[in-house]
This record gives sequence, structure tokens and C-alpha cells, in this order.
Amino acid sequence: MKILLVSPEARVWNSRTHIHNGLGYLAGALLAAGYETDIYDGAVEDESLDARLTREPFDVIGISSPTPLINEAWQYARTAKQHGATTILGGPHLTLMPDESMQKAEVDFVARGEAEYTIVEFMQALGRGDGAAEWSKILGLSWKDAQGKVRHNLDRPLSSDLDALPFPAYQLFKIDRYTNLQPLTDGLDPHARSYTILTSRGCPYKCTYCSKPITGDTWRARSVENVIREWKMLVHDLGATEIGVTDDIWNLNLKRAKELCQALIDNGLNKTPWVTVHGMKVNHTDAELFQLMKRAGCKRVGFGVESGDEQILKNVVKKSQTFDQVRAAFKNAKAARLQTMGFFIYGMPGETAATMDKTTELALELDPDLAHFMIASPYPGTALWETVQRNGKLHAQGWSDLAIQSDHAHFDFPGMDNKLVEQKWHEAYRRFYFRPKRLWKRLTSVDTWRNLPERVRDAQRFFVTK
Ligand code: B12
Ligand code: SF4
Repeated sequence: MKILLVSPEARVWNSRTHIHNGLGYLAGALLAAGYETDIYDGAVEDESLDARLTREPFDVIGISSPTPLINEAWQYARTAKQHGATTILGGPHLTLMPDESMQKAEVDFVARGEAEYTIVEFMQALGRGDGAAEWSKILGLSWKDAQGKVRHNLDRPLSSDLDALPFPAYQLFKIDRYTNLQPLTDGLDPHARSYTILTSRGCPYKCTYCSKPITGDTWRARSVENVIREWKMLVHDLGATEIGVTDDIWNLNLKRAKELCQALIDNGLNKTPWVTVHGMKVNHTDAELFQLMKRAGCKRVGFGVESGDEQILKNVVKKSQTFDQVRAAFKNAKAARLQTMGFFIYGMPGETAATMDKTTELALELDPDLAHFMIASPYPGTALWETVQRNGKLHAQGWSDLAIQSDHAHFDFPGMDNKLVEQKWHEAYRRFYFRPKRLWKRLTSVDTWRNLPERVRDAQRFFVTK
């Protein structure tokens, strides 16, 4: 039996930069179990899914979806059904709202949560063809009985032994079609061979905007040896030119973080640059860690700073970190000659012009190489979503409006309207990037001139208030 794992094209501006590691993990598990498997990433393919399925039939089409892409996922499922395939959907949105998709004729099954074991058991059951008796045994599976009633089996516990999982099937990604991971800081490199790696899953913190439907609240780390084996494969066998660590919080255990860096140095893996894609938590760092990271080949670190207002940071974002810790992390990272990125959020409930100004002031003070300003986006399952449902007014017309990298504020809150948030967001970009030293850096960068149309579009998007 053949299965095609599909990721819909993201209509976001940097969607070609990252492989979908979750699909890589599923493919790794399926290949290890003996199933013929391929990956179709809508962001990089040069033929439509319809054309692909006409050219090559598959028994099962497995589609992944975060919340903003669920409409595209359903569209792909309809295409798959037209080709007579069984459809199974999984990923963050399906885990949060399985019923919504199960009501649809084009969706046969939903897998909730981490699914390396679910997908293999599912393929085995499908192969045996025993129907309900088989489906009811698979943890984390949602299915339809003979009367069409939707059944949700019990949740599958989080994988506790990550070392036991087969490595992602990286070889199935058309890696030449992805760009480098962070074109905004490095300039666009279409010839990069950029891979991502997960050294741990989960995070015990409870930031109110953060959606963790898949990896959950329990931090589970892979052993350093296991991570190094995969890292070697990326560098030596697959020719990685850079690696992105995409853990929720890779440095939760400071001792392990240092051991990992030391092992990269000891194994000579420190010549391939790596970055912490989704940032690290400032309160699990010290000066020694950053020095070791630099020696281990890390070129850039990102930190979730979120807000420059103490009350918003503590009581609304609930980030469990202090400004002193933020300042120390930036200082130590810069001292280790690492490039820095800061992530900042605008428009959390209760924000005012003054609180958002404080955020911009803090960004200017910290002065990271890249400041990434984002507008708060309420995802289902988060505390932010609950607060907005209770006291705010959501503007999003549908799931696709809830992209984090959109230019629109998604909700009003008493005393805070969305136009003010959008204005402050644009202002933050202007104040941060329209400074003489920043402009000079841009104007003297080869990337600016090589990719001029794209950079003009970025400028219009970030700096111009509509
Ligand atoms: C790396 C990353 C990215 C990368 C790579 C994207 C990717 N799809 O891998 C980039 C930067 C491109 C990115 C972009 C976006 N991301 Co992102 N990203 C992550 C991050 C940090 C890690 C992803 C990961 O590797 N997870 C671990 C693997 C094992 O889990 P997984 O990918 O979900 O896959 C498992 C299960 O979900 C399931 N599964 C997944 N797909 C399928 C399909 C089938 C058929 C089956 C059976 C099972 C199944 O099995 C997999 C193996 O266990 C997560 C946070 C997190 N911890 O998950 C956020 C996260 C997934 N991203 C999120 C969001 C919102 C986005 C964007 C929409 C942001 C935007 N632009 O607005 C885009 C969407 C792009 C896209 N096509 O997915 C949210 C999703 C929330 C939600 N409710 O949907 C998360 C959870 C972050 C957060 N805390 O808010 N992201
Ligand atoms: S934002 Fe980061 S630190 Fe906060 S809960 Fe999410 S993963 Fe954890």
C-alpha cells in the first residue's frame, strides 16, 4: 500500500524556507514499517496535487494542517477522493478540532496528536480491512462507523522515548527547492540545503498565546548521542549547509544544552552553521552557554521578548521571565559574537498605545540584528483564545485569517481597537529599521539589490500603514 503525505501551500511569505519535519517523522516511521511513502509539499511542487495523483496513484493521502491552512487541506482531501484514495488528516488544527473535519465527506479519518505510531497502526489496519473492529483499537484515531457516526478513540499518550523514533525521512524532501531558513537576515539563498532538527519536544511554560496541541506541556528530550547521530547524517550524508533547531524550548535543561554543544564540537560538527529557529527561553541561559554555542557552530539565536511592559509580560503574556533576564541573555549572546533576533508581540488583550510603545522602546534598546514584530493571533486551545472569546471581539472571518504573519490585528478588546494595534505594529518596523545604521546596512547588502522587487514588497508591507 502506498501513501502520499501532503502539506498544503502556505500563503505566507517565507513558506519555502522550512521542510515539514512532522511529515518527515511520519514518513520515517512508515518507511521503517515497510510502506511505500512519498511527501508532497504544496509550497515547492511544480505540479498540482491533481496532476500528481493522475500521474501516480496512491492508496492513502495523509494531509497535515495548522489552523490557517485547513481550507486548503480540505480542498486537497476533495482532490484525493476524486482519485479514489482514502484520506486521513492530522496536525495541530485537526488535534484541536477533529469534529469539524470529520463532518466532511472528503475526510475519512483524523489522527490526533503525535502520530508516528498511529499512522503505522492505521496502515496495518487498512491493509487487514477488518473495519470497525480495527479502527476502534487505534489510540488517537477519529473514524466513522457504518452508520456514519463519528467515533473518537482515546488520546494517544505523548511519545515518551523519542530516541525510539526512526529519524525523519529527510531524503524525501526536494531539498533543492527550499531556500535558506532566515532570508531576512542572511539574504535569500536559493541554493542552500537547509534542514531542521528537533532535539526535544514539548514545553512546560504556559505563555497565553502559545498553542501546543501536538508536543504538549511535558518536555521530552532526546539523548545527546541520538541527536548527534542525526546531525551527522544531515551534515555528512545529506550535505546540509545550515541546520535549524525547531524545538519548542531546546535549552530547558541548561546542562544538557551545554553537553549538546560540547558534543557538536567534539564530533567536528561545528563547521555547519545552525540557528535556533523558534528562539530560546532567556531564563535558562548563562554566559557559558552562549560561548559554547558559538564554538559549536551556532550563528544566530532568537529570544521571545514579547512585551516591554511589565504588567503585560507578567499578567497577560505570562512569559515567566524578567527584563533583567532578557537583557542578560542579549548581552551574553552578543558578547559571544552570536547574532541575535528578538520576537515582539503587539495587541495582547489590554494593550494601550503606551504599552506597545514600551515594547518598541525595548526592541530599540536591545537592538537585535533582526527584530520580528508580530500581531497577536488567538489560536483555538490557547488562553488567549478563551480571553478573546469571553471579553473581546474577533475579526477573523475564517481560519485562514489567523496567520501570525498577517498584517492585520485579529481582535478588538475593550479599550484597544485593531486599528491602533496595526498602527503601532507598522510604527515599530519604521522606528526599528528606519534608523541610519539599519538603512545603511540594508543599502549595502547584496541581497537588497539581488532581490529588489521582493525587498520593495517587504518594505511596503511592513512600513506602510494602510
Ligand atoms: C517548525 C515550525 C514551523 C516551521 C515549519 C512548518 C512545519 N509545518 O513544520 C515554519 C516556520 C515554516 C512554520 C510556519 C507556520 N507555523 Co509553525 N511551528 C513550527 C514548530 C515550532 C515545530 C513544528 C514541528 O516540527 N513539530 C513537531 C512535529 C513532530 O509535530 P507536527 O509537525 O505537528 O507533526 C506531528 C503531528 O502533528 C502529526 N501530524 C502532522 N501532520 C500530519 C498529517 C497526517 C496525515 C497525520 C496522520 C498526522 C500528522 O504527526 C506528526 C508526527 O508526530 C511548531 C510548534 C510545535 N511544537 O509543534 C509550530 C506550529 C506548528 N506553527 C504554528 C503556526 C501557527 C504556523 C504558521 C501558520 C504561522 C503563520 N505563518 O501564520 C505557519 C504555517 C506553515 C505550515 N505549512 O505549517 C502553530 C500551529 C498552531 C495551530 N493551531 O495550528 C505551532 C503549533 C506554533 C505555536 N505554538 O503556535 N512553523
Ligand atoms: S512560547 Fe515558548 S516558552 Fe512559551 S509556552 Fe510556547 S514554547 Fe513554551
